[in-house]
Amino acid sequence: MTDVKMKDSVAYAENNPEDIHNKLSSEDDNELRHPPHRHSKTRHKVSMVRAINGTSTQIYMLSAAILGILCAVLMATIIGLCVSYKGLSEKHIFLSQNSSQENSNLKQLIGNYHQLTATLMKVQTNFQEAVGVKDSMQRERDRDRLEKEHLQRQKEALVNEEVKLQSRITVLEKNCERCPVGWELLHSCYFFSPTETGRKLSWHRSREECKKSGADLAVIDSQEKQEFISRILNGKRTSRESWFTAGYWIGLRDVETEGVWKWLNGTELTEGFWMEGEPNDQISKEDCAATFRKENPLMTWNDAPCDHTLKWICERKLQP
Ligand code: 2F8
Ligand code: CA
Repeated sequence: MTDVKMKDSVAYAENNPEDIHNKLSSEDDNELRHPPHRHSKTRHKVSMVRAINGTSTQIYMLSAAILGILCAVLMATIIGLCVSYKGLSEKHIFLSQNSSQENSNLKQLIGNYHQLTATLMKVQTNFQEAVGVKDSMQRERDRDRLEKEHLQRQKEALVNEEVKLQSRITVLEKNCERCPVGWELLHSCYFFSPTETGRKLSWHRSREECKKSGADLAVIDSQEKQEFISRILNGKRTSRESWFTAGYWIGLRDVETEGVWKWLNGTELTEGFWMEGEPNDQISKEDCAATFRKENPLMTWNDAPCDHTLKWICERKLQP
């Protein structure tokens, strides 16, 4: 066979493989029945064609498989992306909704914050006002407390005074009409020489006047008597004269021994109610004592010359 013929045969075989196959099968059969001894080149070429055909088929199948796999992978990827996109989209919507909700909440919170700030300022103002009121009330309470204590002290003083007056009333009732008219009563009857006449006498002349009434110059040997006489003197009208001419002789002197003061009843002085700096026995001539109208009822005495002229106080003992 020539090359041209061979090429034609090959082309034919490529285009009509079944026909060739059939032919070859019949030829093979012939060859089996009649062992080959001719056309060996042709058979070899046909075998090659067969091999080529098989390989092409395998490549096609392999390509188709790969293509199929790629398609499947592509589809899976697309599906996955779709699912993922859907999820992301839902998440986005959810987050958007949440974000607007959060914004709304935030605005609400800011509004609440401003309200609370305003309320807090009001509360602070009210608190400061309340503190002011409390301080004012505290001061008022302190004032009331001091006032109450003052009133309490006054009340106690009045109660004491009432007790004294009550006892004096008792004594007065008991001794009613036991002193002459114009005499004052305190355990004894006391007479104060009248201011109106302006009559003044020496210590001795004063004593004589007292004796005319069955009395003697007053013995003031207790604080009670001293306070009693001071109260009566402070109730009398004041005159414009010098203080040392406005006194009243009492029954006390230190004629026997200078500085040793004795009452007319012979008892020695134990508790004196001298003015500041007295007795001073001025120019060594002051041996008789007198009492004066002074602010302090317990510091009213002065020693003066016995011939000095003053008013006087008599004392007459009550009859038992
Ligand atoms: O200053 C006290 C003094 O005052 C008078 O003298 C200025 C009295 N004199 C008479 O009462 C007469 C003093 O006795 C007295 O000490
Ligand atoms: Ca004196």
